[in-house]
Amino acid sequence: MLDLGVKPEIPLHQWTLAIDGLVKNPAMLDWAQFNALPQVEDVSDFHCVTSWSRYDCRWGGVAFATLYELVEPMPNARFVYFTGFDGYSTNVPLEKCLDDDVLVATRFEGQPIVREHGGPARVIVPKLYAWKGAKFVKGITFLEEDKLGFWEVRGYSNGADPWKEERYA
Ligand SMILES: Nc1nc2c(c(=O)[nH]1)N[C@H]1C(S)=C(S)[C@@H](COP(=O)(O)O)O[C@H]1N2
Ligand SMILES: [Mo]
Repeated sequence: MLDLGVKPEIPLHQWTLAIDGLVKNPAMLDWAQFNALPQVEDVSDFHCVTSWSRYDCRWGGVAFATLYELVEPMPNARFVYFTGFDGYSTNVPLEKCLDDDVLVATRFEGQPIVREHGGPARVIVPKLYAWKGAKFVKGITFLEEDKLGFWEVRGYSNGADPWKEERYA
């Protein structure tokens, strides 16, 4: 599956990223504030559950770890729940989000991410199946208990490790 079929148009002046839940400093970043954070680039592969993969994708944006440091999650935060402007959601264990290849990406191959592929900003979790990365991301919530996202509720594997081919629960 590629997407919910809704590709929301989000003008940059209306874009915000809310980071909340079990954190000391909840944040609501606008586009300028987000882009003022340290930027990184990472090359990774991309695996959809319906068997296609794309290799050597060069993503640019803000490392998840940078956002983590900004909001200072509480010690009991163990899971992360991502939401998108299209109503999508997905969940990832916090420790998997802290790998240095996990980004909130705003660029693909040096160009702004187009709406077709989840721009202005999308989450990339290269070691997991692509549905674990929310396109059109608008919210990141730190939780103590895991909360299943859109596809996870509909029977996709919660582990989502492509090397174990964990596709369906
Ligand atoms: N917001 C949002 N993110 C999403 C989805 C979606 O429907 N909405 N689909 C997921 C799935 S199943 C895949 S395979 C990838 C597809 O990314 P692409 O459209 O850039 O290929 O986005 C993931 N992230
Ligand atoms: Mo997918």
